[in-house]
Amino acid sequence: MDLTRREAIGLLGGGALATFVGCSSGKSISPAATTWKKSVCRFCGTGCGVQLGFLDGRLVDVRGDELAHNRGLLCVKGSLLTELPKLPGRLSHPLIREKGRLRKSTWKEAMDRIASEFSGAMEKAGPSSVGFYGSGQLYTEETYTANKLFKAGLRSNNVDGNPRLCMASAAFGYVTTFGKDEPMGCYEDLDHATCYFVIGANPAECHPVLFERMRLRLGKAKLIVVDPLRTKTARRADRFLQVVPGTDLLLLNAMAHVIVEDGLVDRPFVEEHCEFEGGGNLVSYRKFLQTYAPEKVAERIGVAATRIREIAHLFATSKATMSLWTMGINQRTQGVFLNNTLNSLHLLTGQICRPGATPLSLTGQGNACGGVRDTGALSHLLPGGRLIEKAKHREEMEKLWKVPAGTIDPKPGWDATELFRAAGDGRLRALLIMGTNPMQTLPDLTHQKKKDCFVALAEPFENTRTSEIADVILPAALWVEKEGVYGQTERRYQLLEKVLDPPGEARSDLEILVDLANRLGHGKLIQARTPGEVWDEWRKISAASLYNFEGITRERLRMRRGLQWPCPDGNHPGTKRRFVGGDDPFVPKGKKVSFYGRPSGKALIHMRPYQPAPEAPTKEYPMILTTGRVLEQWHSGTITDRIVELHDTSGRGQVRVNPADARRLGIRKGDTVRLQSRFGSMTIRAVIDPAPRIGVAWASFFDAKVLINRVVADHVDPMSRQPEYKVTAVRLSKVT
Ligand SMILES: Nc1nc2c(c(=O)[nH]1)N[C@H]1C(S)=C(S)[C@@H](COP(=O)(O)OP(=O)(O)OC[C@H]3O[C@@H](n4cnc5c(=O)[nH]c(N)nc54)[C@H](O)[C@@H]3O)O[C@H]1N2
Ligand SMILES: Nc1nc2c(c(=O)[nH]1)N[C@H]1C(S)=C(S)[C@@H](COP(=O)(O)OP(=O)(O)OC[C@H]3O[C@@H](n4cnc5c(=O)[nH]c(N)nc54)[C@H](O)[C@@H]3O)O[C@H]1N2
Ligand code: SF4
Ligand SMILES: [Mo]
Repeated sequence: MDLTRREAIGLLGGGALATFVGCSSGKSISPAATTWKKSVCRFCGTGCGVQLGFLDGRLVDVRGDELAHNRGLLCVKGSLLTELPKLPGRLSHPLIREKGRLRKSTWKEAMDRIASEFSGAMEKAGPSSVGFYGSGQLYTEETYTANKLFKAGLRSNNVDGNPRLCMASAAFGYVTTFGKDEPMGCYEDLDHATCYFVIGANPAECHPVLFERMRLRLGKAKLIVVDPLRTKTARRADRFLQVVPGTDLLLLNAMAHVIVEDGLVDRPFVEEHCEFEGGGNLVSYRKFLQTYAPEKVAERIGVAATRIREIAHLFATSKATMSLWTMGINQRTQGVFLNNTLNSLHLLTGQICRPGATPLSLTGQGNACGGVRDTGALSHLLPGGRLIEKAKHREEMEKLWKVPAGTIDPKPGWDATELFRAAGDGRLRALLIMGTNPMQTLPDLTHQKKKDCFVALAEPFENTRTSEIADVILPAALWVEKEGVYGQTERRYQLLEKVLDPPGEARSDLEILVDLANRLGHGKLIQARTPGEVWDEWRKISAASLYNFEGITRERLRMRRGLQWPCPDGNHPGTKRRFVGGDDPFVPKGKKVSFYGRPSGKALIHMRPYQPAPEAPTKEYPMILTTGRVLEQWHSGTITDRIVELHDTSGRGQVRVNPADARRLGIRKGDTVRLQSRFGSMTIRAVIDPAPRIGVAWASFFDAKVLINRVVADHVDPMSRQPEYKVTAVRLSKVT
């Protein structure tokens, strides 16, 4: 029954979804709206434009915005945005923990407590004893302000956030290949591609509106999918490679091998626009690839060599190939290497900087790009692609922020997993968490402990897993109860205006940050106090970098369905395709393509050797657990699991096992099983499903009652520090 409904929701694309959900919920048809206001969906990095319908100030209807890039389409989550203001369990006043219990407090008491804990920690143990853990779901103005307050005010670089768990490998990949972060392509490329190479992504569930756009082109474009799970996306594929988790670098290098050996390299493009790592050339690259001949690696990948050869040819010879990837590639100990190699495949074949030909890393959260990557709100970054470790970059930001030279600490702060380790061993003494629920979503939850670390949490809902460790909880405004800018995958910034009042005493995260800045004596530094003022400050600062969006004014954002940067002045129409002459204002005149992010103007082709994942199966832990998402649920479920239609359709936390494994282990449908890894152990309901590859168990992480991350490994990529959520060796056994 559940499955049929899921299937129906998954199959009915876009606009039809709203109708479907409306009917299936059995609710009366919503009353007619009298006014409509444009906004943006709160959930995924697709960033769909919506029209919100109001009657007497109440949000009563939602529809996809026909003028936005999503062309009126919405997925099931977007079509239920009307439920957000009605969700139960909203916090309406601050809470303070006293003798182990949370009690109601005033804002003054709560903020005084936070300020005194932060000041006390810094006095005792210095600036690096405090930190901020943020989110790709906060507004740009909020994250920008937090970053500035902590790095230039408190002098702590311990500013990190959930994009570390999500986009760090993609960001490092773009930077190390092209010199600058953020994709060069755009969603419109989906309409021009003749081959989609989807690896480690399930857009049918995670970017449904983009997938719908691909689906409509499927006769004209080939779809190649690489995934250990036969996902909804894979079911539509022309070629599906059901790989062993963790082996993708063997596959990508094998594809490069075929491209080089079979004369599929676009030599003029490579000569004009590329360099090879270590001063190498095609000859040394060819040598590097020798051990990756398909026949040598096919068995480890788990697919036939002929199929690898075939997809390499499709990739190279299609008129326009577009790669799309997300967490199956980023959440890996070789995440950066994988991203580099994907970028390299496009460079080698010249499948780049043309309509439909592009390596497009899909962003997960609605504002991971604009909010966190562009503002440099990670522990190693400063705004506009600058690095903390570079003296010149620190000096530039000190001037722009008008703080004395030497203010910014030259030592990068702690990344997400290290930040929480520091909270567990006494190095971190005060932490502010905003817009994220780490006690459900960090890896290796079994070993997450806090020790003498004061935790302040801004959160719209009561009783999340993270509120269990919070000493003060501040009621946060949600979505359009506040104003701010979101920036998505294709460098598009869009404005969400405030159209509803938050419940009770809830405040926006920006208000909270401004208040904290005042209390900590940094009111002079944080002078921009409204979203509009912060945006203007950040917009002007951006002009001093290649992330220039000075021309994206608030007024233009109010009128338009977003604008894509670079956009240096108020008359500039925005940039669809970056690095492309005639489109990107930074490409020197007369040049068709320029990778100007690197001093040579050329992109770098890396030689990235494969290493097995640290969690290879063993006799004791013979299976691989991989984790991911389902269409109806958003991450830790604090919002979507409260929406009846979504709660009812998604089922509960469960592990999917292939029938062959189930038979071997004597597991039957609905049995409770013990799932054990080197990191932890839990019981969970098993579902027998032919979708996962034999030897692979698959689970999602939305269910707060079934914390799958208690068993998920926390190995990280040494460069991006992104955890490998996708590969944990486990043992499954039936609970008798
Ligand atoms: N419905 C919904 N949509 C979302 C979200 C959500 O919570 N719910 N979250 C958003 C966010 S923040 C993100 S980051 C994106 C994530 O978007 P996706 O990355 O598309 O989603 P996941 O399900 O995490 O992982 C994608 C696929 O990677 C596969 N995979 C696992 N291991 C490997 C491997 O070793 N190799 C390969 N090739 N594939 C592997 C999984 O089987 C899975 O099908 O979704 C965004 N959209
Ligand atoms: N096993 C496994 N774990 C994973 C992943 C995986 O693939 N597998 N993926 C990882 C990835 S890619 C991501 S992005 C993370 C996501 O992990 P999280 O960010 O921790 O998950 P969310 O549920 O989105 O948490 C957002 C929290 O912020 C609250 N919130 C919503 N709006 C606002 C607001 O405006 N202000 C404030 N202050 N709070 C707000 C929500 O109620 C919720 O509690 O999960 C990671 N964890
Ligand atoms: S695809 Fe993403 S942005 Fe669009 S409606 Fe669905 S959840 Fe919202
Ligand atoms: Mo993410």
